[in-house]
Amino acid sequence: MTDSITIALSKGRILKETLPLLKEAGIELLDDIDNSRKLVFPTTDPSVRILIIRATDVPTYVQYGGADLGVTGKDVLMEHGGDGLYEPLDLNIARCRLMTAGPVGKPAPQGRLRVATKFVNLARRHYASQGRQADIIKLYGAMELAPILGLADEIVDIVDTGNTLKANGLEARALIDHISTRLVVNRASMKMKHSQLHPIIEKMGQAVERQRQADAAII
Ligand code: PRT
Ligand code: MG
Repeated sequence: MTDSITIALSKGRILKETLPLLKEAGIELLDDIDNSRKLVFPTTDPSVRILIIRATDVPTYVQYGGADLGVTGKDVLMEHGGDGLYEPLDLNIARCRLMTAGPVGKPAPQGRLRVATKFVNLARRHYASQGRQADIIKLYGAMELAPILGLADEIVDIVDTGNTLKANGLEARALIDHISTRLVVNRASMKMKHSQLHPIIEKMGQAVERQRQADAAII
């Protein structure tokens, strides 16, 4: 008997780069997702269905077994804590950096700092590791506004090109971590559905490796 497999994908910028990797594992969406309001999608493999949800909800769905596999950013996983999850594969997509940033030419004050971020756990840990006292202010988006409006001295956010910081009069300061997209697996599913999950993980891993070699050949 084949168990059904549920894969939780992050909507947004990760999705487009994830689909070709799944295709290499023989899993393709049947619907045109851009023109659908569905949240659960059938695939070319009758035993596999795909959920398309917010990146920040992916670890939670996989942790509680609502999905067997998930794809989301390392930033999201670190902030979540990763309980109940295996992380067998770095998909090497949506690469970026988690950084602190502040207003150009206005160094952080000595002593207590105010920091705006959606990564409250990561921010708390970072400033503690530096021996800095920080009051963390939780925001859900547009962190770049906070220093401009005097809400915070620094932000903790994702940086890719640095253009967003620059456009808002901010500069990157400390690198907290390099980030990329990861495949995560529910711990119980890894045992109970191993014969079905193993080939998917294996084929996605091979696809990542082929892409890595193709990228290296271009450089
Ligand atoms: O948007 P929503 O609140 O629904 O969720 P989300 O922001 O978590 O999702 P999404 O799709 O925006 O990002 C999903 C994942 O992509 C993140 O968790 C990261 O792992 C990864 N990623 C890679 C990025 C970026 N690059 C990125 N550049 N996530 C966000 N950004 C944003 C950043 O927050 C900042 O506003 O882009 C801006 C910085 O980009 P540059 O190029 O101007 O530096
Ligand atoms: Mg976003």
